[in-house]
Amino acid sequence: MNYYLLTLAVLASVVITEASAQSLNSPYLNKVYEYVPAPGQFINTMPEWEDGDDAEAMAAKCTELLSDEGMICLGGFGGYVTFGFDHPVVNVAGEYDLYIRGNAFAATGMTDAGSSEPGIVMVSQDTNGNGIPDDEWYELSGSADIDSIGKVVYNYSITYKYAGEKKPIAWTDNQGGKGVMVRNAYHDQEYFPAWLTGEGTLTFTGTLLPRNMYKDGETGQFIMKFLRYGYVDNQPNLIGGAKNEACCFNLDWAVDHERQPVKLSQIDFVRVYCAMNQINGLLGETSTEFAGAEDLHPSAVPTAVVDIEASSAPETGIYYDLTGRRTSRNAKGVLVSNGKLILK
Ligand SMILES: [Ca+2]
Ligand SMILES: [Ca+2]
Ligand SMILES: [Ca+2]
Repeated sequence: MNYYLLTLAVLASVVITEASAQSLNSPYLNKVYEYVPAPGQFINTMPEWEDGDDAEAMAAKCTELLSDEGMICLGGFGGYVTFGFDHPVVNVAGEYDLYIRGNAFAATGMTDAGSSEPGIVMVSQDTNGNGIPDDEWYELSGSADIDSIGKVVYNYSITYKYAGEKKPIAWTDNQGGKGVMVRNAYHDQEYFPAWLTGEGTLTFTGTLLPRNMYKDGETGQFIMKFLRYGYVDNQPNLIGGAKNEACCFNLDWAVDHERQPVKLSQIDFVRVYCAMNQINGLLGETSTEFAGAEDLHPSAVPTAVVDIEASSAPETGIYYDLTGRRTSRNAKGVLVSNGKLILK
């Protein structure tokens, strides 16, 4: 087959596959792999912990809640959830790839502040092919990396210590800080994740965003300023009934642990963690809420047809068919590996 015919054949299969993939791939997250919240006033209630629930049971409860338009709470700094879809999420050039919901809202008469509890998004590829999120993670760099230079703390680490049932939970961080996750009169349950008390302590490491809360001089209300883009539970999910761009994420924003940009053609896992350590008076701690995620183009194919020329590009050893499903390297036909189309 000459190159022209080959291109036509590939083009045809891409078109056909996109049509069939549309009905196969769900745009919504289909599985929570891990739910590891930091302590907080909504922990053990969103979702509810019941006697005997272990980490696996709690993750299953999250999956169930989120598939029914429910919401989970991540607690204070570092608390996280890890989830995935029934297919890899493709990085479509020039477009947002993910939409993630929280419960942020604007204060009456304001458009740039209200309730904002920013969570950072991380993404990962299943490079070892075992179907679980134990591979390298990349952070999606948000607007604070540009707007708050010098105020963001990278490689921040915090440890919360369990001191017994319903006791105040002390924390220390790697910046010389310490404090207590205070209990309040509104929430009487245990604030430390009940299924993790046996661990004694919980340590989280990540990027700490500068505090965004101020007290309004006139009303005495606690107001949290919105960040521009790139965070979960930071701005309202919708604006005028349409998806708020500030709740959309582009895989092009991925950076490695040295904050260097990385090119990801697609990802298999997503993590959201609470990125502030802040107490808002009577409102309690800033704790990111997570209310589900959507792949903005579930039928996308991981590369452009022209990339067939580059079939000599390094192969990753991980192969997908054109619907984005994992397949074996011995499969025949047009496969995708490392963002390139390969004819086998
Ligand atoms: Ca993109
Ligand atoms: Ca919130
Ligand atoms: Ca893996």
